Amino acid sequence: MSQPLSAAGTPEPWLQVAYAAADSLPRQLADPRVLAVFGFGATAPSCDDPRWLRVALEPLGEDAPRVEVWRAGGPVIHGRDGDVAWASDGALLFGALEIDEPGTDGAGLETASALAYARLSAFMAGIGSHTPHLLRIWNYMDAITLGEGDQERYRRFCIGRVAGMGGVAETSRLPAATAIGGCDGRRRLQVYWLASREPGTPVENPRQVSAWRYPRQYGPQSPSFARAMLPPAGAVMPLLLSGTAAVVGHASQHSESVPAQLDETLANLESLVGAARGLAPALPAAFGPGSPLKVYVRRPADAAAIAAQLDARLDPAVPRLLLHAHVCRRELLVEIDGAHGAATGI
Ligand code: 3EB
Repeated sequence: MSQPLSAAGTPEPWLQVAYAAADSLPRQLADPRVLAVFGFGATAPSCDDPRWLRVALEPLGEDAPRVEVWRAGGPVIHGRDGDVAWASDGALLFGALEIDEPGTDGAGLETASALAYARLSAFMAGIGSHTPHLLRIWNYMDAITLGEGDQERYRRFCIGRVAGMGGVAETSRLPAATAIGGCDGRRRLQVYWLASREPGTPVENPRQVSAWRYPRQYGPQSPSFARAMLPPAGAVMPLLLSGTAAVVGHASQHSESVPAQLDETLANLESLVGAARGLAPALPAAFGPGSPLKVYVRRPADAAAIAAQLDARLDPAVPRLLLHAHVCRRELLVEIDGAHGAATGI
């Protein structure tokens, strides 16, 4: 039985999220404060370090491959506990696991999701128990919108997620999240997360119905996530933004138009940051160099126009990475998640 990580001498939560050239990977992993590094697409290198994770989404419009780096405030220890890879500096914890689906349809994904979230919960009750508060979870699954009606794979994922967690969490404890579809045909669910010693504060978006209150038409189990997460009090960490698309109220907007969806998504993000600033006034109003964004693009042919629209709308200093991925409703063509500012908590 593994012991929970020790509390002794751990620093305040501190997290920097940045993109770096992929050839810096050995140097990143040699840094004792690096909590996690992510590569993207089929050509990302493989590496045995538990802090390294390859996400099977292809980058779009990249001249040279990049990695995403999470740097923590103190020296990081890392390891594997069965199928969970983990790293922690005592204040923050990164965890990751991958589960092959037993079959290709929604039932297989529901089973894999329940297993993944049961494993996540068990890990957090064991080795992860010193950092018990889930701040942010990413879920990557293949063919997310395949299947009709309530058999749609994303809807079955939502059922498995709640079942694996042992029921619906209190809404004040829901993490921020992304659930997005890969396109490589491999039926393997990938889940990774960031957890902390002290709880963060979930933030909802006044322009959007909270996802956990989505009406029945979107499936039998509403999606359990918060729109954003403010870091714990005293932490030097960004606001963590969930996957955000052109959903107003609970309805998808502008089904036919990529530029209109992107504008609506940016309006949603602005509104979300505004809501967060109501609780953490030190947070910058606009995205800047401390706001790395990931832009999920359904159709690769739209990538250049999306990049140009972002160039026109965002400070050039905003780091952004475009990835080929399917959003969890068929009509949604673009989604953005990311981090923003070095919020000092509330
Ligand atoms: C939406 O607004 C888009 O199920 O964890 C975004 C972020 C979405 C997270 C999830 C789903 C999830 O409903 C979809």
